[in-house]
Amino acid sequence: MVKPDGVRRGLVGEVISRLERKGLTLEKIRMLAVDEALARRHYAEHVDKAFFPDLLEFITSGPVVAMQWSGESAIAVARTLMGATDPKQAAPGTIRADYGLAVTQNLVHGSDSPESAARELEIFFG
Ligand code: D4T
Repeated sequence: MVKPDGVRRGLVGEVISRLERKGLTLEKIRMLAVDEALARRHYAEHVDKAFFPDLLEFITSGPVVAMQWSGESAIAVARTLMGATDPKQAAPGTIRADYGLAVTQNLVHGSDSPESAARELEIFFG
């Protein structure tokens, strides 16, 4: 997913290009607004964390672009291209390192397991 900061900054194409050039295949794409109910579902594991109010405000602040990608080791490869959650600690050359600074506004989200991918694809694509 390209988060609201990535959409606002015109980085949707950049994110797609990086994954495409790596060899992954875009299967589905949808731009949508995330409301509070959707955010609570998507971030169910984080709703009790101290940072959740800021995360909620941010993720509902503008449209996101949700995508389904396929390819060999797609989950691990996409997360490597994204970089560490905190852009300040992300490896140079990753999306978060190259374009981000703050941990909340970290540009992109990627599923971290086949189970979370299935859960999140159901949330965003039904
Ligand atoms: P997402 O889910 O956005 O791909 O991020 P990660 O999988 O890399 O990281 P995460 O689940 O630990 O965090 C989810 C989301 O919460 C924001 N966040 C995280 C934050 O605002 N403050 C924090 O201290 C942490 C740990 C960023 C990503």
